[in-house]
Amino acid sequence: MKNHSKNKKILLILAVSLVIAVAGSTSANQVILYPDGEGDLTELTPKPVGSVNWVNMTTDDGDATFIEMASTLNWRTDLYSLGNPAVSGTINSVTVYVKARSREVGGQTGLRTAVQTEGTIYYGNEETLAGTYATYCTTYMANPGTADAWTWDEIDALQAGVSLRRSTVPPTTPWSRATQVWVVVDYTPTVIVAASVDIDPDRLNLSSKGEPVTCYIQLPEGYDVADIDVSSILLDDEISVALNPGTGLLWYDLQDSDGDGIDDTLMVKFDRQEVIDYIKTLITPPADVTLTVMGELTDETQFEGSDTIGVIDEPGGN
Ligand SMILES: [Ca+2]
Ligand SMILES: [Ca+2]
Ligand SMILES: [Ca+2]
Ligand SMILES: [Ca+2]
Repeated sequence: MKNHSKNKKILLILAVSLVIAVAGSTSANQVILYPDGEGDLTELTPKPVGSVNWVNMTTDDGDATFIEMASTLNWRTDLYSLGNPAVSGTINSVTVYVKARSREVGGQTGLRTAVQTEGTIYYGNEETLAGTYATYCTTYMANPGTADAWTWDEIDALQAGVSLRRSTVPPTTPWSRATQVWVVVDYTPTVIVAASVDIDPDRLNLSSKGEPVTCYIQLPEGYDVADIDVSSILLDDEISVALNPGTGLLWYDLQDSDGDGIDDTLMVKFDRQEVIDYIKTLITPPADVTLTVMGELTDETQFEGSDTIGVIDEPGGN
């Protein structure tokens, strides 16, 4: 049941992110990462006997599956690998959460959060555990190893976990235990401007030779096609703008499609054979294919737009 409600939460977050993308706002989003394997340290005791540390720590199930330290006053640490988020944007912070408790309150601190990045482990503050499950967390605005903003490669390689020691002293048998670890990455998603893209010809014959494939790109109000970095443009993440055989330079032109004296369209050419060879890897004609043109403005704002063309293969045809 608890996992179910968590999934719902993630869906809600995704829904919010879609709205944000449409609105072109730069509000922050969050992605939650759970343990997906053993990390570089496994020093704590999994319970029940025979269970697996990292698996126990994926679930918020109290004393059903957990890890424990009962035998020493010294810190012992578990680290876990985490899922890799499939999102992009600027990372604002990384927070590691641990849900934990002790048998008895008092005595001494019993928990520290742990993260490992770039081969170094960083511990959170020492916490005195409550006698019932509570959540403890540490937030890193920057990567503690580099002091710079986190990168997604660092997030992919991140390990998180917990350091425990028994938190009280005899006459009882003291222990500290943790039942779940997770990491929340707070980020501002990359805004992708929705471009209008018209690919010409509308029907491409794979057996034909001749004119390059032309693409007309327009941007919404507030963006100027003259700001497009033509060298950044890619057709379906694969094909760059062709070179003009006359000049040896990127083959493009700024055009005024409605005659108001202001350029509103960027025309670029792609090599016909390159496009044909690529489309052959996608579909078997006759069929329609949707191609996406993407690129950046000089200020690194990204844009993207798609057009669908018909594809035939008729030897001798145009
Ligand atoms: Ca990972
Ligand atoms: Ca658990
Ligand atoms: Ca078209
Ligand atoms: Ca115009």
